[in-house]
Amino acid sequence: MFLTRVSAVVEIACRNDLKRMRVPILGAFLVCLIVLTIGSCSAKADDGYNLWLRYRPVENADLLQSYRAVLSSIVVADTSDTAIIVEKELQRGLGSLLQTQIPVGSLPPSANSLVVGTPQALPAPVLDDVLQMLRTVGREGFVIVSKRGEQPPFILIAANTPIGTLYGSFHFLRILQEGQTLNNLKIVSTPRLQYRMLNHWDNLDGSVERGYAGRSLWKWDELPATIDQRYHDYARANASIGINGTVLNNVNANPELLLPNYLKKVAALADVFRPYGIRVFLSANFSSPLSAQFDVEKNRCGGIGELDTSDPLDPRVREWWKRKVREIYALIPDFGGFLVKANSEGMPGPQEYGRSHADGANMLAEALAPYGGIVMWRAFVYDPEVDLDRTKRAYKEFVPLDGRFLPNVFVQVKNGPLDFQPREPVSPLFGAMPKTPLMLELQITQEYLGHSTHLVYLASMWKEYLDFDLHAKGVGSTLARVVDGSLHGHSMTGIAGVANTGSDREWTGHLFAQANWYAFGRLAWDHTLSAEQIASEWIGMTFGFHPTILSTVSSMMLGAWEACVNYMTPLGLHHIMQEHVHYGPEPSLAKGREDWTSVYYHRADKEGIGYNRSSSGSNAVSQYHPPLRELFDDVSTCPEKYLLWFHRVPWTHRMSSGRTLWEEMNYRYYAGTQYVSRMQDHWRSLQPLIAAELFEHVNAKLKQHYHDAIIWRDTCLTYFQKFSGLPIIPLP
Ligand code: GCW
Repeated sequence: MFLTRVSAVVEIACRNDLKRMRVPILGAFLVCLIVLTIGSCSAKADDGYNLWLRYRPVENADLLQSYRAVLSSIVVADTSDTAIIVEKELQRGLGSLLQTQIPVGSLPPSANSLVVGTPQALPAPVLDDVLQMLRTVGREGFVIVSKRGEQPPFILIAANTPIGTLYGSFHFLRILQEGQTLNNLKIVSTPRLQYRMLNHWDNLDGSVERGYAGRSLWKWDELPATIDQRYHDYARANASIGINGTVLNNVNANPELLLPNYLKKVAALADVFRPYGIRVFLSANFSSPLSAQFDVEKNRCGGIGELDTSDPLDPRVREWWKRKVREIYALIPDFGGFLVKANSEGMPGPQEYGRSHADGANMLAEALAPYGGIVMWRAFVYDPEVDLDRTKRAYKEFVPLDGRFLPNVFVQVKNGPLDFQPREPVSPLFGAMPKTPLMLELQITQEYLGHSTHLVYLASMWKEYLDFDLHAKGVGSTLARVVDGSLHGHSMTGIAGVANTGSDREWTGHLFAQANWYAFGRLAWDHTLSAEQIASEWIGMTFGFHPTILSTVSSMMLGAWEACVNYMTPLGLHHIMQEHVHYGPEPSLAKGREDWTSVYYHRADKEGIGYNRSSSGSNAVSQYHPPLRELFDDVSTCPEKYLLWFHRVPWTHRMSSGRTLWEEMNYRYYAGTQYVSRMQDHWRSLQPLIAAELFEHVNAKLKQHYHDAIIWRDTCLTYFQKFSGLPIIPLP
C-alpha cells in the first residue's frame, strides 16, 4: 500500500501543478517521467500483496542446481480451466524459484519433466502404482511421487480431479521453498475436513463488520461487468492453502443480496472462483420472503418478497424459498448453500413464529437438498430468557434439537461458549450434539485480539481448542475429532473462519495477520499440523528461509497469543473490552444490557473477582462431561487459565506459583506487555534482513501494539486495584 499511495499523491500533485502553471510541454514531459519512475519503483517494492506466494529465488547454489537438474519441463495433462491455472502457477513458481523459464512439454514424459494430471488425462503407464494411492485421496487429495527409477525419470503430481492437482502443485512449490530434496518424494495428502470455509462479514455498502483491513473486496457496484483482478488473486491465495468455500456476505444479512440483480453479481464471482475449487455460499436473512415494508413494531425492514410471514412451516414460505433456490442454481450450478444467523442479536428467525431452529434450518435444507446445497445454521444465540448465565444459553437451546436436523444441515458453533474472547474453554455444545454435524467457527479477524494492530499468531490458540478433550466418548474426544467427524462417524465435516481480508494492499491490515489466514487454511486441511510447523512455512515463504529470520520470527509469533491473553484477560477473565469497538479495555463498563457489560463478567469487589460458574454458582460446569465437570468445578483442580471463568476467588487466593491471585494478575499483565516489548527488540534485530517497506510496516505496528498493550495493563490493574486495595507490582 505504501509506495503506491505515495506515487498516486505525487501524480495528483503534478496534475494540479501542470494545470495552474501551464508549464511548457518539455517540463510536463519531465514531470511525467519522474512520476513514472516512482511508479515503476513502487511496482518493485514489496508491498505485501503477494502474501506467501512470493516464490523467492532459491539461494543455495547446490540446491538450485539439483532442482534445475530434475525439472526440465512442465507437462499438465488436462485442458480444464483449472489445468490452465495449474500450468500458469507452476511456470510462475518454478520460473521465480529457479530463476529460469521452465518450458511446457507434452506427453509422453521426457527426462526430468514434471507431469501433472488426473487418471482420465494420464496414460496408464505414467500412473502405474500411483493409481492405488489415488483410491485413498478422494476428490481433493493428491499424490506427489518422484519416479526416479523410470526411464525416463520424472516427477508426478496426480489427483482424481483437476482441483486436486492444483492443491498438489501448490504443495510441490512449497516443498521447493522449504529446500526439501526431490529425489524420493512420496506424498499422499487428503484434506481432513470437507468444507473449508471463509465467512466474510461484508456488507453491501462495502463496509466490513469487524473488518480491519479496509473495505470489502467485493465491488458490488462494478459487478458483474467489471471483474477486479483481486478476485482471481483472492481465489488463488485461498486455493494455495486449500480453502474451498466462501460465504460472501455478513451473517447480519441484508436480504437484498438475494434479488436478481445481485445474484448476477454473485454468479460472476462464482465464475471466477470455480476453477480454483472455491464454491460460493450466501448468508440468508430469515425474513427474506416478507414484503419490504418497514415493520414499525420490530423497528426494521422486511424482506424482498411479497409475503406477510416467514414462518418456516407455512407452505407459501417454503415455496418461496424453493423458488429462490431454483433461481440461484440456474445462475450458479455449484452454489454451496446458506449460512444463517437467526434469533440472535436482532436477526429474525423461526422463533418469531413459535418454531424451532431445526424447523427453520430444515425448511432451507429441503429447498437446497435437490441441488446438493447445505445449510450452516449458527448456534450463536444468547436469549436472556433462557438462563442468567450467557455462556449456558446456546447449549440449552440447541442440545434438545440434536437429531432433529436434516442431513444437509450443519450447526455452526463458535469455538467458545461466549464470543471469540482472547481465551475461552471450548464450547460444551461440541460435546453434546453427537447426532448433528457441527461446523467449527473460528475468527481469523481479530475482533477481540487487537484488530490489525496487535501481532497475535492465532494458530497457537486454535490448536489449544482443537486439542481440547471434551470427553464426550471417553478420553481422546478432542474437538478436532468432533469436527473431523471421526468421533461420531459423520461424513459431512467442516470449519469456518471469519475472514480478515479487505481492500488494503497487503490484504489483512497487518503483515502478520496474513499468517492467520494462512494458518487457518492449513489447519482446515490438516488439523494435526503444529502451530510451529505452520509458522515456519509462513515465515519462510514470506521473508525467506534464513535461519536467523526463522528462529527470531517464530519466537515472536509462538508466544504472542499467550502474551495477548496476559495483558488483556489473564487467568480466565473475559469480556472486559471497550463497548462496540472491542479494541481497548473498559473493565468499568456497567451500563446497557447486562450481558454486554464488563462488570457482569468480572464481578470484582472487595472480596475477590471472577464469575462463579461452579456447582455453587451458575453451574455452567455441568454442561461438560465428567471428569471435566469435576475438574472445572473444584477451584483447586480448575486449570488456572480458566480460573476466573469458572470461579469467584478472593484476592488472596494462593496460586500454583506461590503468588496470591492479586500478585499473579500483576505478574501476568506485566509479563504480557514485556513480551510485546521483546517482540519489538527481536524485530529490530532483523532490520538488515527484511525488505525496508515490510520492516517499517511491522515496526510501526509493533510500536502501537506496545503502547496499546500498556493501556490494557494499566487500565485493568488500576481499575481492579480499587477493589483489591493492594499495591500494583511491576516486574522486577
Ligand atoms: O461477536 C459478535 C460481534 C458481532 C457479530 C456477532 C456474530 C456479525 O461483535 O459483530 O455479528 O458476534 O457472530 O454474529
